[in-house]
Amino acid sequence: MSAERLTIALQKGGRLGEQSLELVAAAGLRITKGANELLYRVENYPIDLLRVRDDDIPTFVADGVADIGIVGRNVLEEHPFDGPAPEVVMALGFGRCDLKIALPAGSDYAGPKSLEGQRIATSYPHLLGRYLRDYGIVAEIIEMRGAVEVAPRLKLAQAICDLVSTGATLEANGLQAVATVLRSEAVLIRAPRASPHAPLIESIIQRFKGVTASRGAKYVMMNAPRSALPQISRILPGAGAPTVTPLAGEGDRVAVHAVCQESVFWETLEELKRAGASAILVLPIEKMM
Ligand code: PRT
Ligand code: ZN
Repeated sequence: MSAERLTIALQKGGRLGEQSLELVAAAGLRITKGANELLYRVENYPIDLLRVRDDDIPTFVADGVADIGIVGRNVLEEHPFDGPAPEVVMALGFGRCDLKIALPAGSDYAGPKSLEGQRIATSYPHLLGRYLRDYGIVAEIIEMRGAVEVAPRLKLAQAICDLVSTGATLEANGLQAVATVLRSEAVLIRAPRASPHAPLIESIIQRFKGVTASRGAKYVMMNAPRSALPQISRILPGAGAPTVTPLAGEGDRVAVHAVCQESVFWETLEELKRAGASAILVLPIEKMM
């Protein structure tokens, strides 16, 4: 970790690389891609982006090679640490997947006990081992680096434990998920010790929070009778107290402005209309703090 510049570790390529860079850019950090693929510079702050394999990110952050990092919760929790582990600052809302146990479709399964004495192939021996111990199950863990989904067909194992997002890979291999070992998404982690860049780190965390919170959030405006306000507050998803302004020359009617934390669907608009709202506008939010 350089004394002058803060270092953020990100996955180079892979499933998280692009969205990690997008988050950094959305937080107002201007990235200059130099000739060095490993290190991108941020031109408007003393920050470097260290682009590495995701498996290295937990160690880099734990050891202080990077101050903060973005990595899947699955990778972080699978990782062993000799000293203090990095701290999870926040979930980032992308890279969502579940670590699941799956069996050939049509297998008998009556809860975790059915796994007793079975061979289970996985790239996550630590997380699977913890899960089995929690349920008091003794099973054999077959560690594989990749292509775990072919293990049952090759008779290497009876079950697998692997990441699932859409479920297409399981389906294509005639497998069916039966249990969830871990729910995962990309998380922001920080070094377990004090950093000289603490104020800059805090400001980046606040910006990441703003970007993450504003995703999917909408600004909703409408006109409505004052008497409909309680009903409108109930209909709007995740809106706090809306701002209410009287409309000049409109008697009882008011303008209502609210920030909705969730997506606003057509059904919601129809309900608002039935409650007496008119001129309803739904706008995207770019930034929030
Ligand atoms: O090269 P490097 O080591 O950096 O990358 P990698 O190959 O180890 O990881 P990469 O880029 O594949 O994944 C990075 C992170 O993305 C993972 O650690 C997870 O946190 C997250 N992620 C989200 C996923 C998936 N979704 C995912 N579906 N990682 C892997 N998969 C694989 C899964 O292993 C299975 O083979 O996709 C397949 C299943 O997908 P579905 O859609 O068919 O269910
Ligand atoms: Zn990896």
